[in-house]
Amino acid sequence: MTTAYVGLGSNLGDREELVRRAATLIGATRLSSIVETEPWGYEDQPRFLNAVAEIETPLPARGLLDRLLEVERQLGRERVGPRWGPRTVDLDLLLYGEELIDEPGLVVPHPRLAERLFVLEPLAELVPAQRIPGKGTVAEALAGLQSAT
Ligand code: GSY
Repeated sequence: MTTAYVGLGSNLGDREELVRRAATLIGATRLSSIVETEPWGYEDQPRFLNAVAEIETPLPARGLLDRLLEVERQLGRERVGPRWGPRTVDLDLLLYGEELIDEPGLVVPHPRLAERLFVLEPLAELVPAQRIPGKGTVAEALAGLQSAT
């Protein structure tokens, strides 16, 4: 089994219900607080609810990614509109154990993990001492981002 962390975001529909259903469908063992955040990337869209889930998975990283995409589809995600635009639910594979993966369509740790407060804050609530390969601990990445903004 591998411990993995998944970022959850929603800014369309019943956002809290979607985040909670997604967490259940991916088998979350722990869910951070669900926080409301300003949109990042494409600002002219509704505010998001964000959280981070911890999961224990028997799947390889690629299999887990496929499962996350399947749950997004099940909860009504349609990949239309601008790249950073509104979505019913977004599931990002943030960390898969302490593995570094760089393959087509699968980069872990998530390449924008250390740039996003809406990911680092809930992740730090669950596992502040967790190492992010190549970037120190989650708490250190969060402090670095907070001091830069
Ligand atoms: O990358 C996840 C989708 N997303 C989000 C998000 O989840 N939260 C916030 N605050 N902004 C975002 N922009 C995008 S795209």
